[in-house]
Amino acid sequence: MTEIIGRRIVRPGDKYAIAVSRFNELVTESLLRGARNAFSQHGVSDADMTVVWVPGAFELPLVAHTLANKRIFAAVVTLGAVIRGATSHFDYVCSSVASGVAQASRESGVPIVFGVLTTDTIEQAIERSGTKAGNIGWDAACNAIELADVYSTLGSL
Ligand code: INI
Repeated sequence: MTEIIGRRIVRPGDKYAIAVSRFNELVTESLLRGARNAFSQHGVSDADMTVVWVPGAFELPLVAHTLANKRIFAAVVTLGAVIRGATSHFDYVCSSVASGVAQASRESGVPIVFGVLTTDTIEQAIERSGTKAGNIGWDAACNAIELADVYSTLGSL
C-alpha cells in the first residue's frame, strides 16, 4: 500500500514557537492573531505556543534559529511585514530575512515557516493580514502543523 506522508495532524503536546517582528505592528499583530487562531483551531493549547517579539524582520532568522535549536518545538513560525519604501533598504531586509530563515531551518533541521509579507504598499500588507486576501499568519501556522507532522513521520521511517 502506498504510504502518504503530509497531513495536518497535531500530535498532543506538540509545542510551537512564533517569532514576530514589531516593525509595522499594525500588520504583524494581525498576522500573530491569525497564527494563534489557526493553532488553536487545530487543537494546540495556549500553553503550547511560545511567542517571541523582535524589533524588525531582520532579527527573525537568528531568533528562529535559537528557538529551533532548543529542540522543544515541533516547528517555528516567523511573522513579519516588510513594506517597500523610497530606498533600497527593503531589498536588503527582504533578501536577508528570506535566506536567513531558510538557512536557520536547514542548519537546525527544524521546520521554520516563512510568514513574512514583502509588499510594495501598506494596503497590500493589510489585505494579506486578515482582510480580503486572507491571513498569511494563519497560513503559516497551518504549514507549521503540516511540516511538523511530515518531519516527525520521516524521522520514524
Ligand atoms: N523591518 C521590518 O520588519 N519591516 C520593514 O518594512 C522594515 N523597513 O522597511 O525598514 C524593517 N526595518 C528594520 C529592520 O528589520 C531591523 O529591525 C533594523 O534594521 C535593526 O536591525
